[in-house]
Amino acid sequence: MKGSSAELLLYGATVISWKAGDSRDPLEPRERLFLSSKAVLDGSKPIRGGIPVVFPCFGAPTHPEHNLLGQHGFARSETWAWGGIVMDNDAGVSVRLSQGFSIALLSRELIPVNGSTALEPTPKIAAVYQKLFRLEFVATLSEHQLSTDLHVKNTSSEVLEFQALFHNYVRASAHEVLIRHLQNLEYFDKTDSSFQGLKTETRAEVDVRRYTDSVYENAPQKYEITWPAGGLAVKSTRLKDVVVWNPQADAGSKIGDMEEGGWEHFVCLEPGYVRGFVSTQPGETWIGQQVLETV
Ligand code: TA6
Repeated sequence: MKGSSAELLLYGATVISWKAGDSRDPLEPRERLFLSSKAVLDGSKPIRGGIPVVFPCFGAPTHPEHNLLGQHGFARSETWAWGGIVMDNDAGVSVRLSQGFSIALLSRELIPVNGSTALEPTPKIAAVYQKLFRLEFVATLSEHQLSTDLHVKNTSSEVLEFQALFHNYVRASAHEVLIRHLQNLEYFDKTDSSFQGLKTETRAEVDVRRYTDSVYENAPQKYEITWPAGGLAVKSTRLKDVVVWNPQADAGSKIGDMEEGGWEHFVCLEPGYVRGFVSTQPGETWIGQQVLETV
């Protein structure tokens, strides 16, 4: 890689920085993710920015097995553990985080070598979630790409149902950013309390110039995010839905760990499986992946 880098915290398996060049400036790596300057990085609350991992529920819990969980589940607010080496060669490096025990809360690890991170039930998790599972998170960095994979292994003797999502805070000019390949999709508009049904996206290019919180169903898993100074291509696998979120000033100013005006500098484009639930059989492993590429 010519200077591309990423920072991955063991807390939440949260990527908090990804610097990479692009076709305009291949040798000038720039920060591609938004991290609020008021983000709390001491492990006491989920991180406002980067790529929080959402599991086993998206938003407020709706599954009977998730009744004791908070918004977006526990994966983003648990400490994962470094679990081993995956790959390190000229093409790139990849790491996997694995939950053994709660170790050092934060590890601002540049990714110098491949590694792994995963999460398994701790007493704290078991107090609110009785299912057996093993999560592994793999981040792979190459010159202009960052991919993140979430492996969910059903280690129980029962069916395991869950939702999963990568809550990407993409650094972009929120007044100019446009998102393509959402046209004609059905979506749930979380900003419209007067309508609880599904709307149909009519726009070829979706903007977030006003408060936007849209959950698109059965999406193409291939998106383009562009703004005059840059862009990002996003592809996903087994993440059939995608969320677009920007709170803008009114809602954004009420978010305690959102820096003043932060909403002007990001769009959340979040590949996930969030309408309905993934269902895995005992012993089965489900892998949801996304690939972010600078353009
Ligand atoms: O993904 C969009 C969303 O569900 C919004 O409704 C908003 O709540 C956002 O996530 C941030 O959620 P958080 O729990 O991180 O404040």
